[in-house]
Amino acid sequence: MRNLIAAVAQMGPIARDAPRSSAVARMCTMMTDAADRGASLVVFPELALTTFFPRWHLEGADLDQWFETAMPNAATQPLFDLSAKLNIAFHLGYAELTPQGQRFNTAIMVEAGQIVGKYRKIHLPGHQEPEPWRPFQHLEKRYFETGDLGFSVFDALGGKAGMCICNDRRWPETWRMLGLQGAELVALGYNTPLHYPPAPEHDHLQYFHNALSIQAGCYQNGLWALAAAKAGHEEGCDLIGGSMIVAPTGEIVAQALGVGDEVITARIDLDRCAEIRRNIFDLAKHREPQTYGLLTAPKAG
Ligand code: CDV
Repeated sequence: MRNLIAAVAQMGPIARDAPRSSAVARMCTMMTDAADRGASLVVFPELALTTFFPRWHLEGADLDQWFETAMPNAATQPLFDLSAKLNIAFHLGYAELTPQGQRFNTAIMVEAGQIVGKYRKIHLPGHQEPEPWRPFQHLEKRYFETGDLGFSVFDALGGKAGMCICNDRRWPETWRMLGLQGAELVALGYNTPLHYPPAPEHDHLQYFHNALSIQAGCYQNGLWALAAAKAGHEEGCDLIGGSMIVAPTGEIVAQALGVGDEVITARIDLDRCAEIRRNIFDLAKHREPQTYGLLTAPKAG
């Protein structure tokens, strides 16, 4: 199945009081649409089951309500069932609360009803303490631990797949870690506000920086990316759309046009990774890791 049709399912806003069942119903509709178009994989966004709750300061049960303690669970079982019935793999982002009480911003890849890959977000943006000056909070550093599963690559869809989540896509280390392990396809979801309170002078560049990061990651590592936004006006916060499928050449081959629920598809040939990997970015041949020590030196401060 190395030459397949892949889908990205962008989601429009999810209201704070919307039950998980409504998000799952929307995802099932888009999964069916993707399967009707011949897709073997559909990628859903980061934290796809609920509204983006890190924008509020929450404690106790008000916080716990946003986390999944098992996967699948009653709310998400319809996605697993439909994916098995339609023979389509899927990628899903959600907030995970482990039996040990750890909290992660997590993504899974599900193929033939089984979880074949799991990733916990490593580059957590935002802040730990509430900052009242902000129009909305971004408390990922308060609510989640740094992912402890590394950037792993696993077998899926006849090739090598990896995942990252939202802010991870801005970091070249993310892509290189996946590329070095031979990832041919990277699935990712994001919730990116149009307004970035600490640097509002860059608000007009949000779509550009999203595309720049993903396209560079694909080109510099010779892999495909499937990037799904949660988009639109969600609880007073505008989130960018721009969901895309990017080729190993760095070219965008499909892109969402709006900021609502929208499925995009493209044919992706995993063998095309070689176009880049056998040439300019032959990582085994042309890297000079003996000069890259600073990349893994402990961070200052
Ligand atoms: N969910 C995110 O990780 N959002 C960040 C914003 C806060 C900058 C992002 O990198 O898009």
